[in-house]
Amino acid sequence: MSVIVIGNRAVGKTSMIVALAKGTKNVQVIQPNANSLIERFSNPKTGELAGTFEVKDPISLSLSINLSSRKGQEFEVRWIDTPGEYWSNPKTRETNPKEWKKLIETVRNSKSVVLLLPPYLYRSRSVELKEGEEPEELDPQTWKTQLKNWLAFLRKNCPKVQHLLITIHKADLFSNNLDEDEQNWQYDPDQLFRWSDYDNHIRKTYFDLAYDIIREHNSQPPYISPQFFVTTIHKPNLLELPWVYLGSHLAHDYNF
Ligand SMILES: Nc1nc2c(ncn2[C@@H]2O[C@H](COP(=O)(O)OP(=O)(O)OP(=O)(O)O)[C@@H](O)[C@H]2O)c(=O)[nH]1
Ligand SMILES: [Mg+2]
Repeated sequence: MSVIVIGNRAVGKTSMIVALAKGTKNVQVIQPNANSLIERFSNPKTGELAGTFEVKDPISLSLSINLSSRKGQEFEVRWIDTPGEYWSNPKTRETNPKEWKKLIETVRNSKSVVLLLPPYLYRSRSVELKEGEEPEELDPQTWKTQLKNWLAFLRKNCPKVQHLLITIHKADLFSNNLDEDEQNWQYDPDQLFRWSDYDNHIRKTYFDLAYDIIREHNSQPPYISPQFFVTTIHKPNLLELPWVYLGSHLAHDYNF
């Protein structure tokens, strides 16, 4: 399966895969190992995670996911990390038209898309964020407009998408308290996980302000209704849910 990850600059796309590679309760990256991924994405001079500026080739990952149908179900995943600069800054598209075309082509052919959004109300600023790295804090209205634009973009450019996952990432910075969600929504392969209840809960708690936009989106072709998440690299139980969700559906779709 191929999974493409999109979202504005510094929203946390690359960090998400690096954090996942460290392993969670139900998702293990078998190959490549976490250290080699970290090295690959880091600035060799500072050792810190570097921003992604080029349209890169997909990374092949071997994942093992505990599903209720089978523990340790293995998947080969082509992970496509994208440079946020192209999404955040339209000028980049004009100065690198070939790269932009390549990116759009990849999006068009993707069946699984993960869109990362920033939180719209911060609890506090993270010490991890460096000067100039984070766009201005989003007020709810601007956040809504961005979501609306993303959904219009996806409707236009993702005719083949079967799984659209939208997550508010860096949710540890969000004004809501996540501890309860982390407690209540742990995936346990031995118990039934009600994805639609989880989706309803996340929608109501975090996406309610965009209710009208989401409803309008769902009523328009090609009718790709998203599954909603909140994630943060600091809470592995929440971070793994999009991958367990994809695993459960893809195992079913492709009849593993
Ligand atoms: N507080 C917090 N910070 C995070 C989280 N995920 C990523 N970050 C920080 O956000 C910054 C940007 O992360 P990246 O993974 O480089 O973001 P990106 O979306 O890949 O950015 P581009 O490659 O420029 O498009 C880094 O300083 C990360 O440490 C998170 O869940 N919580
Ligand atoms: Mg990146």
